[in-house]
Amino acid sequence: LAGACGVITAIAVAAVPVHAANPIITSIYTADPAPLVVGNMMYIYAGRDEAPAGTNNFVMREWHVLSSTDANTWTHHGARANIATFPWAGADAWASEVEPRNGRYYWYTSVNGNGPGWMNIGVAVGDSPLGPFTDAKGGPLISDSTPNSSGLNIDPTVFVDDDGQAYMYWGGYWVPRAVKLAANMIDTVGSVVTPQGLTNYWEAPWMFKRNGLYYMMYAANDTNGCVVNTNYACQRYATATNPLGPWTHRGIVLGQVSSTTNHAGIVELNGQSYIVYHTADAPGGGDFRRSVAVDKLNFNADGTIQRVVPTTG
Ligand code: FUB
Repeated sequence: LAGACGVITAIAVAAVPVHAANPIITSIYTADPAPLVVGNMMYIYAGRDEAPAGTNNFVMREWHVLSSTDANTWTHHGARANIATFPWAGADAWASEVEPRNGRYYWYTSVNGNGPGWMNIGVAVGDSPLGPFTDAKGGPLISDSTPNSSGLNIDPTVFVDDDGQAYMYWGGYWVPRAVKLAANMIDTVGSVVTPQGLTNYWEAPWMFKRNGLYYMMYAANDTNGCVVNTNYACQRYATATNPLGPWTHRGIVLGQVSSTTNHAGIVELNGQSYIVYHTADAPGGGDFRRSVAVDKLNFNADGTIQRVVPTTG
């Protein structure tokens, strides 16, 4: 695993306007965006890439928040959680997602434990989309203290169904995993399962429901229409009539971008759907110096997703 346990940057509170084109913020590098719409506001939760130029490792210690009412003009709210939010953690503020429930906001994060352990899923909670956020559980929600060749505990996506049942999907290194969550949103219920049908799954799941159909978008890195070079990834998607699958692969949402990793989320704001993803397109950017981008996403009448054409500038 890449990353370092170093100086913890203080959580910033200043809200700073940022510009309105892709990448949406260039004052820092940002990655693994997870959008959330609350009323007429879209929030984006993203990790901060701090790798110095020329470094071929992730250096990630903070999670930042941006917001917008029009998906065009953004406000940067600074870091709202960091490694120190989880006293049991030591490094690697990797991909995260916030899920609201009963007026509280649960921030699920990929984070390394202290020492040489592999990745864990942590969960922080706050009373507003901007926090403040504190560790909700006092330890990992999912832990994997033994190096494990059959998957990595990263990239949580949490979804609460209409009947109140919550589900968490996660997993990297080609192994998707899923488990039910208790109503308190911090305990798992039952066994971890490996959902079927997520063709060429690599990492970065994103789950949502639309018109009664479950959708799973995820990063894949096959050369069967996805990418030319397997160091890169695309976003495929699948649908299901049951939240735990089996899934039916439907196609590609977003092709290869300028960063090797491809991590995205989909939300609807004021009747328009958007895809939020990252690239290496900012000045000085790279695979470990990524930047968040936003584009419109459209569904066909039959519920399939039109492939996104990324915009820049
Ligand atoms: O940002 C670190 C890792 O890179 C994420 O957990 C993956 O999804 C990939 O984007």
